[in-house]
Amino acid sequence: MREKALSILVLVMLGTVSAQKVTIPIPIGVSVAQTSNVALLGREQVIGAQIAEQFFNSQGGINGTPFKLYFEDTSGDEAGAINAFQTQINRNKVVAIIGPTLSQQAFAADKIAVEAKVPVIGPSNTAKGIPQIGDFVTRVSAPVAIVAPYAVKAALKLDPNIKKVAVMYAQNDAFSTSETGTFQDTVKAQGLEITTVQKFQTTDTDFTTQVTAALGTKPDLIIISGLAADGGNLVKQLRLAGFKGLLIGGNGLNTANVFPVCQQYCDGVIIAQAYSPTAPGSLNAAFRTVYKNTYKREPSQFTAQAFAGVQVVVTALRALDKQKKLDQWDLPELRVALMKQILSGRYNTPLGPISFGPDRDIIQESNYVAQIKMDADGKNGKFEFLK
Ligand code: 1QQ
Repeated sequence: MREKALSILVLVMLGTVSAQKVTIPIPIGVSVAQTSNVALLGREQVIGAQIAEQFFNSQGGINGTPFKLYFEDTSGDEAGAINAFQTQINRNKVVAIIGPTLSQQAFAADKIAVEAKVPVIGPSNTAKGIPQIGDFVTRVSAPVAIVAPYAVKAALKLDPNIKKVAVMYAQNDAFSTSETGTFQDTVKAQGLEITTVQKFQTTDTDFTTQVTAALGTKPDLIIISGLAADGGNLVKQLRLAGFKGLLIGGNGLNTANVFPVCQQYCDGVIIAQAYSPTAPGSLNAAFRTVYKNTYKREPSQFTAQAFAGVQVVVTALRALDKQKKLDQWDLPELRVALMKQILSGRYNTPLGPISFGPDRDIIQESNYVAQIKMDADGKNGKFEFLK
């Protein structure tokens, strides 16, 4: 009798496992850095995802079925990203994950999603090799290999006399290492001289050694690949040490959240952009209006990319729902179909039209360059677009 009861129990349990239906509202995971220094970048992503959730649900969500974003903080390191991804997959039972913030985290956490066959959309992972992590990984963030060279070209346009370039990068960060490679190749291809390559850590706060070494080579231009806290401090320390030439910051400095770090010394830093607030298109206009009404300034690239990540998932889900209502799908079946659908679509996002190539990488037509302009008091500033 007891054995029979037990075997019925086992059968029931097996039944629930095999018939794991998609839950309503449709759960979509967002795992970015909400804490740690990396939250200087991640906080902008949370806002973009939240705006998208509100916007697309107010349009009826997935053809009348609402979706819900599950935020699981990755913090700034690999372990945090792995934990957050596991929670999204196993507890929240999400159909896809948008995240993590850093390429450094993506190289550790995306594998978990690949093994579980859960689609991952990198909202800001720009290092070389991200889509190659596995067949469930793509990104809405244009790679540094494509975006970064525009910053060098813009600097040369502002100052055609640039000859000597010092390069500095965070050697413990995958994105910074990838980006400096692109910067160095671009500098050489432009016929300029690299006077020194200085390394630091994203956890560093004192850059005296690197600043002294770099300025000793009398560069006309300095290019920094790091994250917001370290990069912002380095900019400040270079200016305080008397550097007067042009500065290029990489994607890790691409946020108004560096303004309190480098204050008036942020002024003039050139940063390439995968988004412009004034880009054409009705969706960008709507996104920009919602953002400006709440935050009283222009939306940033990271906010727009997170919005686009949610948009891609929602658009692909709408297409699948037309084939078979979403509550009729088994979760594993939907996750696999969703990845295929994501990759086959073309999306008119605030970033402009995007699609995905056979290598799963983003194809984005538009790119821009901006320069930081700080107010006289050094407290507030803005990104002024050069291109
Ligand atoms: C990466 C990046 C960071 C600067 C994102 C915030 O581009 O890690 O790939």
